[in-house]
Amino acid sequence: MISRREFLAQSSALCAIAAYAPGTLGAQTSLTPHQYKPFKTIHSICEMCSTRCPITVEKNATHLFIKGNKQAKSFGGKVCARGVSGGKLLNDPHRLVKPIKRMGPRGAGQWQEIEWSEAYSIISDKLLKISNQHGPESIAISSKSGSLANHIFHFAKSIGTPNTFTHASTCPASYKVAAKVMFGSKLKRDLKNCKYVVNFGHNLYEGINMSLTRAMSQAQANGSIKVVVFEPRLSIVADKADEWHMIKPGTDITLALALSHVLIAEKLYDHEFVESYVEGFDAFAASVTAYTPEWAEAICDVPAQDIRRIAQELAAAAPAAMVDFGHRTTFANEEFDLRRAIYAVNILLGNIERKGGLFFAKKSKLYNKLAGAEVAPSLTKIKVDNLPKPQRKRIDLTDPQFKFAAKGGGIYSAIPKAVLTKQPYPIKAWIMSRSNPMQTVSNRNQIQQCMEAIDFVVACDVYISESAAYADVVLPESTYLERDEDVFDKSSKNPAYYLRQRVYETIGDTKPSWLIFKELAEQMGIGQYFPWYDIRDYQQQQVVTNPSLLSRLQHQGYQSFGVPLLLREPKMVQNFRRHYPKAVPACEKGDYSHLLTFKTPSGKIELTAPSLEEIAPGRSVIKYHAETLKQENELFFIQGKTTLHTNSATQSVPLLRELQSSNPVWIHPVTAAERSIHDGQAVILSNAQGEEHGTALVTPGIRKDTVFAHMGFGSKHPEQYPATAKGVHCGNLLPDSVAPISGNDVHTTGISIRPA
Ligand SMILES: Nc1nc2c(c(=O)[nH]1)N[C@H]1C(S)=C(S)[C@@H](COP(=O)(O)OP(=O)(O)OC[C@H]3O[C@@H](n4cnc5c(=O)[nH]c(N)nc54)[C@H](O)[C@@H]3O)O[C@H]1N2
Ligand SMILES: Nc1nc2c(c(=O)[nH]1)N[C@H]1C(S)=C(S)[C@@H](COP(=O)(O)OP(=O)(O)OC[C@H]3O[C@@H](n4cnc5c(=O)[nH]c(N)nc54)[C@H](O)[C@@H]3O)O[C@H]1N2
Ligand code: SF4
Ligand SMILES: [Mo]
Repeated sequence: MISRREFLAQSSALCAIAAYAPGTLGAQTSLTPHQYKPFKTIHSICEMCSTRCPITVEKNATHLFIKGNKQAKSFGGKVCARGVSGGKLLNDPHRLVKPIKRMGPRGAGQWQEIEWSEAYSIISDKLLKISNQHGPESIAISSKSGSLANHIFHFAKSIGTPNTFTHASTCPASYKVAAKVMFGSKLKRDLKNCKYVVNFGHNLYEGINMSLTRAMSQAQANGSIKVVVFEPRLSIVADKADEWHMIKPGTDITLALALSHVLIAEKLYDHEFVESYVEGFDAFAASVTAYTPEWAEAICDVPAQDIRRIAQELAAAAPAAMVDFGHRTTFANEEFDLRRAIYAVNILLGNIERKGGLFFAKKSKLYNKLAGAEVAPSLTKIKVDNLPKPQRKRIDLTDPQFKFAAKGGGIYSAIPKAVLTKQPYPIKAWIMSRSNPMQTVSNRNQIQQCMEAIDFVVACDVYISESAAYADVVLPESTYLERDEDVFDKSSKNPAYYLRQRVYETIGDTKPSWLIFKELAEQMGIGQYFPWYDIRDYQQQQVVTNPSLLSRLQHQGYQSFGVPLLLREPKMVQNFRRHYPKAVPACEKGDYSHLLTFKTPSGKIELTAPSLEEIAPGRSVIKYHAETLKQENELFFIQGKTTLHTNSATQSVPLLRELQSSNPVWIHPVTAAERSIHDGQAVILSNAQGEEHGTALVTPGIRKDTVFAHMGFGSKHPEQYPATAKGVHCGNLLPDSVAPISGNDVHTTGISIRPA
C-alpha cells in the first residue's frame, strides 16, 4: 500500500513545488492516509473528458485499474490514456479537497480554508442580496454540460435566472445549431459501417471520442473505409488517412460547397431522397452553381481536380459515405454555413438513416412506439412545480439571430460583456462549475477584467483552476470516482442507459454537485425546489416506471435494449420486426422510410430554411461569405487537442503531466528559417490581442502560413496550479468574436512569431 506520505513525496518531487495552496490535498497535513478497500469491481462513467465513456474500475489493496466497460460494445471495452490515468487525479496533491475563501485581492492567491457551512452562508447571503437589488437574472451560471451540470442548472432555475451557459459556444454549437435548423435535431455518425469519409479537421485520433475513434480506427484496420482528410497540419488522423490535403485554415466552406456543386452539376445526388425529404433544393442548387471546384481551389488551396474526384468517389460509395460534421466547430466566423454546407453534402448523398451515414438517436419513446410494446424502459423527468419565472430575457438574446444559440447552451462570452458594459443589463455574480473560461473562452484579457469588476464569483472545481484563482469562494467537488450521479440516457441506434457510481471513498472534505447545489438552495430558503432526499432517491424517481433499470445499472453500469435500428435500412427493419411481432409494418420498400420525419417548420429537411429570414435576413440560403481571419503579414494560428490531456483540465494529473507538460508551437521549416527560428528555440507569438512565450517545434507537417499549438497550457497562475503554467496560452491570443447564428467563439486568428 502506498502511504499518503509516499505519494505526496513522489508527486511533489516531480513538480518540484514545495508549498501547496490552502485547500489542496498537499496542504492537508492532518489528513489520515487513505484506506483502500480490497478487491472490488464497480462499473461507472469516466469524466477525464466529456465523452464520458462507460468504465469498469477494479481495485486491489494498492491500485485502481480503470478499463472500458465490456457491456458497452461500441466503446470496445477500452479507455484512452487519460481515462486510464483517472486514479492519479484522486491523489494529485494539487487537487482541492477543502472549501476556500479569498482573503486578498482577486487572483492574488491568498486563501483561507473554511467549512462548508461558512461557504454556503457566504454564497447564500451574497446571492440573496444581489438578487434583491438587481434581480435574479443578474446571476450568471456556467458549467460544461453533462450529468453534473443538471444540478447547477436546476439551481439556476430555482433562483430564477435564465442566464445559464455551457461550453457550447466554444465547441459544438455550430454543428448543433446547423442540425437543429436543417433537421430539427442533432445527428449521429455511423463511422463503423462507412466506406468513404471526408473529414474536415475532425481530429479523432487526438481529440478522442472512444466510440467514434474506435469505429473509424477499426474500419481503417479492416480496410473497409477510405478516409480523406482536409487539415492544415499533419494530425494523426491526417497521418493515417488515405489522402491528406493541406487546406488553408478557415476556408473549408468553399470546399464543402464545391462538393455539392459537383454532385448537383454532374447529377450524382440521390434524387429520390431529395424529392421525398428535402425542402429548398432549388434555392440551394442555384446558390452552389457559382461554387465550382476551380473557384474553391483559388481560396482553399485544394486542387479542383481532387475536389471533383472526391465528390464523384463519395457519390459512388453512397449511401455508406459521409462528410463528417466535426466536433469543435470554431475554425471560422462562417461556421454555421460551413456545417450546413457539410450536412448538405450528406443530404445529397442520401445517407440519412442508412448504414455508414448519419442517423438520429433511437430513444425509448420512439423505439417503443415502433416496436408496438414497452421494450425499453424510459426515464421520468422529475417535475418541480412553481419554479420562479425569469422577468428578463437572457443576456445573449440581444439579436434574434441567436435564438438557437441561446437555447443550445448560450453564448459564453456574453457574461464578461454584460459585466463590463452592463448591456443588455448588468451581471453581478457568476457561479461556474466544471468550467475554466480563463483558459477556454477567447479573449482572456476580457475575462480577467470581468473577474476584477464583478461583485461576486464562485467556482466549483477539482483544482484551483486559472478561473477559480479569481473566485471569492472555491467549492471542491468530489472527483468522478468519488460520486454517484443521475441515470443517463446513452441511446444510439437503440436505447441505452448508464450510471456513474462512486468507486472510491471521498478524500478530504469534498462533495458532489448534486449535493452542493441542493444544500446551497436549502441555505437560501428554496430547498422546496429540490424534492429528492439524496441521489439514490433522485435516481429512483428517474426510474419510477421501471425500477429494475436502476438495479441492473448498478450491477453492470451500462445497458442497451433491443436491436440496432436505422429507419431506411430494410435488413435492420426486418430484424427489428422479427424481434417485436407487434412492430409497425414496413412500407413497400421494406423499411420505415415513410416514418422518417423532421422537427422543422416544414416537417422536411430544410436545405434552405426560409424561417431564418425572420431572425437573420439573407441567411436562409447556404452561401459563401468572404472573411478575413488574419492580417496580410501574419501567420494563421490554429489549435487542437492532444491525446494526453483534456482541454485545460488534466495538466496537473501526475502521469499525464510527466508525459506532456507544455505545448510546443508547430512551425514549418521554411517559415522558421525566414525568422531565424530553430527547433526547440524559445519564441514569442504576438498579435494585437497579446503576447505569449513558447518553444518552437519545427516540422514539415504544417502549412507554411500556419502555426499550431495544443490548447490548455500557459496558465497565468503558476503558484496555484503549477502544472498548467508552461507553454502558450491560446485564449490570450484570440480576439473576442461571436459568429453569426451559432454564436460560437472563433479559434483561428493571425499572429507573428519571432525568436525570444
Ligand atoms: N483557444 C482554444 N480554446 C478552446 C479550445 C481550443 O481548441 N482552443 N477548445 C474548446 C473546447 S472544444 C472546449 S469543450 C472547451 C472546454 O473548456 P471548459 O468547458 O472550460 O472545460 P475543461 O477545460 O475541460 O475543464 C474545465 C474545468 O473543469 C474542471 N473539472 C474537471 N473535472 C471536474 C469535476 O468533476 N467537477 C468539477 N466541478 N470540475 C471539474 C477542471 O479542473 C477545469 O478547471 O474549451 C474550448 N476552448
Ligand atoms: N485526448 C483528448 N481527447 C479529447 C479532448 C481533449 O482535450 N483531449 N477534448 C474533447 C473535446 S471537448 C472535443 S470538442 C473533441 C475535439 O475534437 P476535434 O474537434 O476533432 O479536435 P481538435 O483537436 O480540437 O480539432 C481540430 C483539428 O482541426 C484542425 N484545424 C484547425 N483549424 C482548421 C481549419 O480551419 N480547417 C480544418 N479542416 N482543420 C482545422 C486542427 O489542426 C485540429 O487537428 O475532443 C474530445 N476528446
Ligand atoms: S475518451 Fe478517454 S478520457 Fe474521455 S471519457 Fe473516454 S476514456 Fe475517459
Ligand atoms: Mo469540446
